[in-house]
Amino acid sequence: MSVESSLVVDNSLQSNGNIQQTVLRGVQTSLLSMYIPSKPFTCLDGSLTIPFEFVNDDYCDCQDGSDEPGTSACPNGQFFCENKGYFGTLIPSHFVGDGVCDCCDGSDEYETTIVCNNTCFELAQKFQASRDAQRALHAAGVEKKKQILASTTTNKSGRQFSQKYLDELEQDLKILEKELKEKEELKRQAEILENAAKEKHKKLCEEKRTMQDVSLRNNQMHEMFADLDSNGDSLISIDELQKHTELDTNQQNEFTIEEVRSILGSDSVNLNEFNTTIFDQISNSYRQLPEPTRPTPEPTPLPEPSIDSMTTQSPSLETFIDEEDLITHTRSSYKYEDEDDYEEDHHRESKTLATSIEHEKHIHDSVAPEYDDETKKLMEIAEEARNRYHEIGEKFLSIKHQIEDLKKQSTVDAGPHDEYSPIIDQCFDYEEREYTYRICMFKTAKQISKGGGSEVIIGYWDSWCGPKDNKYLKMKYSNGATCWNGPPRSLIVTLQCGIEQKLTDVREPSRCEYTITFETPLACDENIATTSLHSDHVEF
Ligand code: MAN
Repeated sequence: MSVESSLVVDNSLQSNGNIQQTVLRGVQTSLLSMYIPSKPFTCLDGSLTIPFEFVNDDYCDCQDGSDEPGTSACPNGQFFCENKGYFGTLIPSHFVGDGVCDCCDGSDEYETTIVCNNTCFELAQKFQASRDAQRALHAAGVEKKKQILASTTTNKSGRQFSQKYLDELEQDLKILEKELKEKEELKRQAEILENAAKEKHKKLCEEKRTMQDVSLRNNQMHEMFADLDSNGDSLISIDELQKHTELDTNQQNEFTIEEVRSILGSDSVNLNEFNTTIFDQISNSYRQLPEPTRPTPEPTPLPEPSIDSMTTQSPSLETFIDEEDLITHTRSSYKYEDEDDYEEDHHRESKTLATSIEHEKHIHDSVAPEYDDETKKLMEIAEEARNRYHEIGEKFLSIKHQIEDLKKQSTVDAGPHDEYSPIIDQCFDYEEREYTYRICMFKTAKQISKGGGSEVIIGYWDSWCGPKDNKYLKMKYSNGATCWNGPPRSLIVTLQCGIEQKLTDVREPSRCEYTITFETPLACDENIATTSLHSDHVEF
C-alpha cells in the first residue's frame, strides 16, 4: 500500500478525534486471528482459556497480559498502535489512556478527552523525505565508491593486483637473497684479509714498542750509572751511592754505610751488576743531584713519537729507534738550566726515571697506529664490501617488509565484497580541542595530545562488531593503553555512507571507551541507492 492510500482514515470510526474500537482494540494485525469474538479466548501463552467477554474488560486474566491489549489493566501488556499510513508500533499498555498521545493515530487515548491529532501522514512524509535523501546520498556515494575501487585496481598496492605484485616481489626477493649471500661471502673474505693484515700490523707495532721500551730502559740505566759514578772508575762505590740520601728507606736516621751496602750487595758494582740488580730497585726513588757548576745544554723538548715512527715508513726495526736521540731526550727531561730552577722546581725536577719511562710508554700507547699502505688498501676493500653488503641488505629488508605487509593485508577481512581494501593502512585524523584522533584503518587508533604531543594507543585493530545482520557496520579497535585504574582503551568505529572520507563525532561515552563515526563512500550501499527507484512510495 502506498503512503497516500494507507493514510486514508475511516471517519466512521472516529469520535472526538480518537479512534473508537471496542473488542479488538490494541491487537497486532498479525495476531487478529487469535481473537475471535464468537469463541472463548485462550491466553497467547496457552496458560488459560476465558470467555471472550473477558478480553479488554479492564481486568487482567492472562499472565502474559494478552487478554488486555487495549487497556492498561496488565502491567506487562502491549498495545498496538495501528498508525494507518505510517508504521504500526507496540507501546506498553500502561501508556493507554495516560493523557499523552503516544500513537501517531491517537488510538492510545480513545478513552480520554485529550484530542490527539493524527500525525501519521506528516511522519510518513518526513520518513519518505529522509529516505529519499539517503537514497540520493547512497547513489552519489556508490558512484564515488566505484571510482575508488576502480583506481585501486589500477594501483599496484591494491589487493586486486596484490597477488601478481606479490609474485613479482617474491621473485625480486629471491634474486636479492642470492646477491646478498654473494656479497656476504665477499665481505667475509675481505674481512679475513683485513683482519690478518691488521693483526700483523698490531704485532709489528707491539714488537717495535717492546724494543723501544728496552732501549729506553737501557739508556736510562747507562745515564744513571754515569751519573752515580762521579769518579769515572766504571764502578759505583758505597760513598758514591751514599750521597743519594733519597734512597734511604729509613729517613729518620742517617744513610749508613751498612744501608748503602745492603742496596749494592757489596762494596761496589760494575755496570753489568748495576743493570741486573740495582737499577730497577732504585730507579723509582733515585733523583739526580744538582750540578751547579756544570753547564747544561738548552733543554730539548721531548718529542711526541710521531705516527710516522710507528708505521712501515720506517724501513726496519733496527733503524726505527734512534738511540742517540733517546739519550738526549731523557737527559733533558730531568735537567734544568740552573740551580735556582732546580730548587724552585724540585718537585717537578724530582720526576723519577721510572715515571719517565712510564710516560714514554703512555705516549706510545696513546698514539693510534697508522696502518701501512697494504693494510689500508685491504681495509678499504673490506669497507667497500661491507657497504655493498649493507646496501643489498637494506633493499632485501625493504622488499621483505613489503611482502609481509601485502600478505598481512590479504588476510584482513575488508568487507563482504572486499570494498574496504582501499583504506587498509590508510590513516585519518579527527581534530578535537584537546586531541587529534588518528585511525590507521585495520591497524591502530591513537589519541594524540595537542598540548604535550604525547601519543596514546586507544586500540589495535580487532574485528568487525556490527549487529548480527550488519556485522560490517562497526569496527572494533581494542587492547589500547591501559587507563589509570581502568580498562585498556578501546574504540568502536561506526561506518556511514558519505561522499568524502572523514572521521566525525568522536565521543568517550564511558571512560577510555571511545566511539567515532567514519564517513566513506565505501560504506554506501547500492541496494539503498536503488530501493525506491522501482516504487515512488514506501509501503507501510
Ligand atoms: C587521558 C585521555 C582521556 C582518558 C583519561 C583517563 O586523559 O586518554 O581520554 O579519559 O586519560 O585517565
